[in-house]
Amino acid sequence: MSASVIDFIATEARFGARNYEPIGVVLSRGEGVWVWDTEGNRYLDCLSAYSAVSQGHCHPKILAAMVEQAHRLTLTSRAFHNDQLALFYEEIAALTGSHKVLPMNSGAEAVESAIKSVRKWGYEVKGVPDGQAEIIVCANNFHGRTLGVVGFSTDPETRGHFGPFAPGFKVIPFGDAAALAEAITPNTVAFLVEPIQGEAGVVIPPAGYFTEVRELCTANNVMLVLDEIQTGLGRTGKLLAEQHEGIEADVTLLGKALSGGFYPVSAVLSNNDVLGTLRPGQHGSTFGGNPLACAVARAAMRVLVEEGMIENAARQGARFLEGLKDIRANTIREVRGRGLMLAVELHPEAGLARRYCEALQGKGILAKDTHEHTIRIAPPLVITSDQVDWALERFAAILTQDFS
Ligand code: IF1
Repeated sequence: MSASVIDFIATEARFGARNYEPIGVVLSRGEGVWVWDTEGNRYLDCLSAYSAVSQGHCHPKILAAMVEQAHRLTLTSRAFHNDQLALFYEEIAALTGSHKVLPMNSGAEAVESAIKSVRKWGYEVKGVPDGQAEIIVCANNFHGRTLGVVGFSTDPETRGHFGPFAPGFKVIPFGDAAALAEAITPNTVAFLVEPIQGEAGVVIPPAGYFTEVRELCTANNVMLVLDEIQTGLGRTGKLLAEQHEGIEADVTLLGKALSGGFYPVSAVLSNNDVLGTLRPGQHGSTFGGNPLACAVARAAMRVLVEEGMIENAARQGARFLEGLKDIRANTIREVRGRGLMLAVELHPEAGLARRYCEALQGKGILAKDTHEHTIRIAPPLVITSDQVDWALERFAAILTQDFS
């Protein structure tokens, strides 16, 4: 490593809160599926900033929209109208079939906003006694880092020593519809769940699970809130992961790729009167719905559709999954994925996934471990067949080695 690389890392460590432990690479440029470090080494990005850079790094059309809007108007606050918000609403509603939109910034804020909205809906529409609303969530969930959200995390690392937490959440196993049926009470206002659990290691529920979940929620007047912040916008090979089971959530959360990685933009979408319960002064955000965010999100949604990225995610995801399954290596316990949301789970004896990610870095691939034994693979949705094959060669070379 050159002196300058060591300096960046050491300076971060000296001044920064140490709430991350990054792989030892300092990136300075990105284009499409590729990123470059400060020394000019090129890597295939198999993380895409946790699926936020689905449209590829520095997509020229999103960049142009951002620069153009930044020259005109960046922030008005919601105290005034701006000429981008209505167009953003219209386009995201047309894309997703939603009726109401609440614009926020980070994913966690969208989750918090959904929690507030479904509680309010519970009291004002469903008739739950004040202060009694219950929300059901799943074990091993990941919905962000705010206090409200980590309070119902089941990961000791995520929630440990951050309490006390807000009450009103009930945890059930993921993928178990019978557990949901049992957990619902007259005070249940919502079931909040990821279509595929990301942080848990790309956990895909059994086929038919969400059909049953949908039926249970409908039968009990419980709002089905799908956190599609990671799975949404083409990542799994469909616009929304709910489409794999042909269901529709009552509330859908989007973030990450909603801006193509240029800017934090999230949204709560609802197809009923959940968001209708919010009245002036009851919720908001200085930056939510600002013209720069709206212009960026509009371009990010447009290129996703116009450039066939969703179909490409389905096609290349299938190719990547097949290729990973074809790798004969004793280190691999299971390969799973849907679209370009993939994971290789290693046998515990194979050593830490982190070591494999570091070895992949040496071969020009950046991927991220999760939960000690799983390598997460989520390249930008613009990846080509040749690039998938290029990556597979390198995965095969590393996974057939032993880093225990
Ligand atoms: C970190 C994981 C990914 C999310 C879902 C809401 C949010 C996220 C389904 C919050 C965020 C991130 C954040 C990042 C790690 C990461 C992650 F490893 F934890 F699981 F993507 F895979 N819902 N996911 O996945 O969105 O507020 O961050 O915009 O370090 O916290 P945010």
